[in-house]
Amino acid sequence: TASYEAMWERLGLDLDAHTSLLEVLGKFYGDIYMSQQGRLRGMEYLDFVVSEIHGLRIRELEEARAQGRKVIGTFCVFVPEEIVWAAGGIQVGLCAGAEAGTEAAEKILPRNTCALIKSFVGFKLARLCPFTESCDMIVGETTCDGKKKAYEIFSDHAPVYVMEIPQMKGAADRALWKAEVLRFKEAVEDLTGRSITAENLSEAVRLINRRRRVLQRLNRLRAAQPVPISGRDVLLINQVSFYDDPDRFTQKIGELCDELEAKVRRGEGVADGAARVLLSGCPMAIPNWKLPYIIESSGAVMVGEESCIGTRNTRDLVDESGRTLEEMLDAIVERYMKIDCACFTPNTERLEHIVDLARELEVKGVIHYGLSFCQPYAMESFKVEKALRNAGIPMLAVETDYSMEDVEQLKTRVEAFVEMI
Ligand code: BJ8
Repeated sequence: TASYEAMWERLGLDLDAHTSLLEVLGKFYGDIYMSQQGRLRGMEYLDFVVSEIHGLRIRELEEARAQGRKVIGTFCVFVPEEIVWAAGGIQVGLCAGAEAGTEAAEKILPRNTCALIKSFVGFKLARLCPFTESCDMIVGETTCDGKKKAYEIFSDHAPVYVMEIPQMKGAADRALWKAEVLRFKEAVEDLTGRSITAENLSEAVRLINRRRRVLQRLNRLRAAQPVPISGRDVLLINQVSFYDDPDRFTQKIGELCDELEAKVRRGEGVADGAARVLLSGCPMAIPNWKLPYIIESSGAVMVGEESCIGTRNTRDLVDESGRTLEEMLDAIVERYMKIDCACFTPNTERLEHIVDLARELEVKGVIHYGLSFCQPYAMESFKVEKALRNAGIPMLAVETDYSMEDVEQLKTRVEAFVEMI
C-alpha cells in the first residue's frame, strides 16, 4: 500500500482512517471469503481485485483522468451506463456498503435514514472513498425519498447531477424518462466534450451487453444441482462488476464460467445438503456480506439474488438491432424502463419475477432483505410474501443495517427458517 499513499493523499483522503478501514475490510474478507473450501481458481481474480480495492483501479482512473477522460459515479442501476461509455467516460458504481463514516453522516442526515444513504454521505464527509474522490460527476436519482432528499445535501460536498426517475410505467412516464435520458446525454457530452454518435453508442451498448451476458451465464451455471459455487462468491462478482473495467471483467468472468462449466459437468458441489434459497430485496453494495455469510453458515446456500446487485441489473439487455442514434436511444429507454425497483407503483412485475425465479431455481425458500428505514422494500415485502405464499414458497423477511450488533439474533432467525423449509 505504501506505493499508493501518495495517490490517496492527492485525492484528499484521511490517511489514518483509511488505513484502519482497509485493515477491517481485509480481516472481514479473510473470514468470509478466504475461509471457504473448494473455491474456483477463477476467484483468485476477485481476491486480487478486492486486495487492490483502493489501489490498482484507482490508479487506472487517475491515469485515465490525466488523459482527459471523465469519471462518473452512480448509486442506482437506472443511470444508463451506455451513454457514459459512448462519450469516452468511465462509470463506477459507488459502493455504500460499509458503516464507516456513519457518525459524520448523522450530523447532516436524520438518524433514521437507511444505511446505504448514510454510507455514501459518510464516506464523503469522512474522506474514506477514493472512488468518490475520483469522480468528475456523481449521478443521483429521484428513486426513494431518502436518496432524493439526501442528494440535495450531498450536492454541497460533491458535483451532483440528479436524474428524475418516473414512479409509474405509463406512456407519460416513458416520455418523461426519454426526456431525462436525453438531458443526461447532453450533460455527459458537456462534461466529456465528446458527442455521442450512432457509432460510439453502438459500441457501448455491445460492451455493456457483453458484461450482462457473462453474468447471465454465471447465473445459469451457479443454479446447477449440486450447487457449484457459493452464493457469496457470486454476489462478490456482481459487486465488482460495478467498478472494474468492463472488458477485463467480462473476460475474467468468462474464464471463471469455463471452469465452472467443467465443474458442473463433473457434478461437483460446494454445499452438500444445504437448502437452496433465493435472496431478494435491497441492493447489497460491497462490502455488505453480513447476511449472505449468516445464510451460508446456517445450512443454506444462495442460488440467486433478486436485487440490483444481482439479476435485476443483468436480466435485460439493450436491443442491439437499432441503426440510427434515435433508435439506439429508444432501445436504451425501453431497457431501463423494465427495471422493477420497489420505488415504482404498482410494481407487479417484481412479484412475478420473484415467483418465477424461485420456481426456476427450485429453491426451498426466499429470504427477503430490507435495509432498516427503507420504506419501499419494507412495504413491498408484504406483497412479496403473499405472492410467494400463494405459490407455496415460504419467505423470511429480514430487516437489518450494516452494524454487527444483530448478528447472533439474525443467525437464530435464519437457522430456524432453514430448519423449517
Ligand atoms: S433501482 S433498488 S439501485 S433505487 S435501500 S436508498 S430504496 S431507503 S437502493 Fe436502489 Fe436504484 Fe431501486 Fe435499484 Fe432508498 Fe431503500 Fe435505502 Fe435504497
